[in-house]
Amino acid sequence: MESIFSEKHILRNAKTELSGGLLVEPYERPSRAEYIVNRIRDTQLGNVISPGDYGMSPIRAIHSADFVEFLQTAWVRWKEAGFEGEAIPSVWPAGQLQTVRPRFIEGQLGYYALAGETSLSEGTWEAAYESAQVALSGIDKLLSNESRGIFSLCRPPGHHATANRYGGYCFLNNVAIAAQYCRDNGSQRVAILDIDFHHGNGTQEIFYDRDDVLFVSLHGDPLDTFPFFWGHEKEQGRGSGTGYTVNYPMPPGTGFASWRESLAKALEKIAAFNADVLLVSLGVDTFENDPISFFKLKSDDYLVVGRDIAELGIKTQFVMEGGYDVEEIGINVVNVLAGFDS
Ligand code: Q9C
Ligand code: ZN
Repeated sequence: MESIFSEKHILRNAKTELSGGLLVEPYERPSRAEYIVNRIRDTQLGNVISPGDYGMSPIRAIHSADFVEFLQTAWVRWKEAGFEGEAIPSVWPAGQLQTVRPRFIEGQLGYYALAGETSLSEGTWEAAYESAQVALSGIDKLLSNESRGIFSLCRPPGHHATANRYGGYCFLNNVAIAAQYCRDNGSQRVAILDIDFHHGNGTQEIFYDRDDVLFVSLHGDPLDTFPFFWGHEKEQGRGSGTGYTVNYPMPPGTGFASWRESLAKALEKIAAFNADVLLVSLGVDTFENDPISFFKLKSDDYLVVGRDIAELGIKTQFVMEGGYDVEEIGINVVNVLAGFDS
């Protein structure tokens, strides 16, 4: 399988994450992508290709103009305001029905953030833009050639970002941008399978009212883990989108046998939808040693995950999301991709 990768991911290199009341080195760090690309090369999975530039219009097809402008300018405006650390929100319009957007950057952070752990830092916008281009280049290549599968090694990740909010280490929703690109380039039905440990709240919200993009997610029960306010089984879509969002929350300690039962149900939904193309939000934070998650998948299990997905027989793009056991991340990701190819 071919991979799309950009060295510019390193522009996202925040110094701080708010975790357990401390400012720590972010879990979502540049070495994640380096371990993955090194493993791709070591195992000779396939060519590693640089992305093209698809510009702003596919980003604007998903994200609101004011949110994009906020991301583009936030770091400079935070510095101009004289703050010394990285940009972290501290106040939210919680529970308000209508909110006037504040003028000052400190208020705008709370207006556009869905969580407080993720610092905005120098280069964040540039890396997020490039990550979206990695997703777009991958889907463009998949739609226009004969290959069955492609891997977009996106960093930073995207599935928590909504049309107008960032958080959970995500800024632009790469998989949603790629899914919309499919719809705008001839695909009638697009399925998204989200197997990151965390619920893909951003992707769900973006397509919640639609019946042309199926969203199916396997994740830690939001009663117990981030993003906490999305991902319950009863969330199934709205209006004509009813039935086109499907959630499989699972409890702490879930191992591969029961996780795979949910995967089988998810794959049945996708097969019944008769999708033209499948996009997989690929997180490997389901790994047993992941530092922030509570599933118990082992490295060899990821080979089976790739094989199970390949059985659908649908053209598939894998889009990188989470996974924070940095030493093992390359092995686990490439196992999924190699399992798909096998
Ligand atoms: N103290 C993705 O996997 N909560 N995002 C972290 C650590 C946020 C995960 C808690 C987790 C976000 C793309
Ligand atoms: Zn995750």
